[in-house]
Amino acid sequence: MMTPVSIIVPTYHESPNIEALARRVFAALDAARMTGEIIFVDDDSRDGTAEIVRRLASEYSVRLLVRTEERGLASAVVCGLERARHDIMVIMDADLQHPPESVPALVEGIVRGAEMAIGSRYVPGAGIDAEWSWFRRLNSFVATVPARMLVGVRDPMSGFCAMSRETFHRAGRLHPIGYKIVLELAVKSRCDRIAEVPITFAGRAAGASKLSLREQWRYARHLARLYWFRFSVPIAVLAATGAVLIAWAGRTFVRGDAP
Ligand SMILES: Nc1nc2c(ncn2[C@@H]2O[C@H](COP(=O)(O)OP(=O)(O)O)[C@@H](O)[C@H]2O)c(=O)[nH]1
Ligand SMILES: [Mg+2]
Repeated sequence: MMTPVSIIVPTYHESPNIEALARRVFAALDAARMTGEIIFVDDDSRDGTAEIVRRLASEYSVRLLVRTEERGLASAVVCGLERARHDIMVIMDADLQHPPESVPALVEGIVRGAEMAIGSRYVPGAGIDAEWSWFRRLNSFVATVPARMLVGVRDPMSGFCAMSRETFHRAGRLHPIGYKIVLELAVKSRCDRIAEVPITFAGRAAGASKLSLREQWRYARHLARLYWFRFSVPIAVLAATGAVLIAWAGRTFVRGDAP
């Protein structure tokens, strides 16, 4: 038997997805001869999540933490990580966009020595099955580029990952704002050995996304903070340098000086 795993699932109005998620996760663990627990961290949805988790607890190792004082995906994940019983921890969404069948492959990555294993949409063998509009795809791509400079992986925006408890502790003080808690953890723990595991990112099973324009603004602020942490350079200076370089390259090119 392998090291057991704690799976942290933040939830907000996800009751239609909880049971299918739990069954698929435990079936996948079973098939890989792994064991573990799921911790749902719910921000007081009052949509029947508590009853479903209580019922599932007679069959599986599942727990529910309900937060009433605070809201937000990232801080919910941190709350779950702090209460995890096992030394390998997985973070995943409740809406079945992260295929539960990929959990064992992420765990294997940690067992084989990675500090973090990311469920990646942008490595060979991966894909996006969700019906994303071209705008959502473009939006995701544009947001990914600056994050790739912070962490050397193809999909730093993924919300699906496994890590060791040591990696989590090394990250130290976290500022869990917005959506990108995996990016925050990867940067703050200064991970070098990050494995990327190809996943097929699915469409949302039920319910609606909570990603809003406000979240995107929070993401921009989050990026600025991480750039400061990682390079000690304000993002404004980087953006200005980039703009000057592009303008200079453009002028050189137009004048025909370029090779
Ligand atoms: N606890 C908690 N979970 C949240 C919150 N916002 C989103 N989530 C959960 O985080 C996961 C990803 O959210 P989702 O809205 O699907 O984001 P998207 O996949 O980027 O559109 C889902 O399991 C949500 O239920 C929140 O404020 N609190
Ligand atoms: Mg989703």
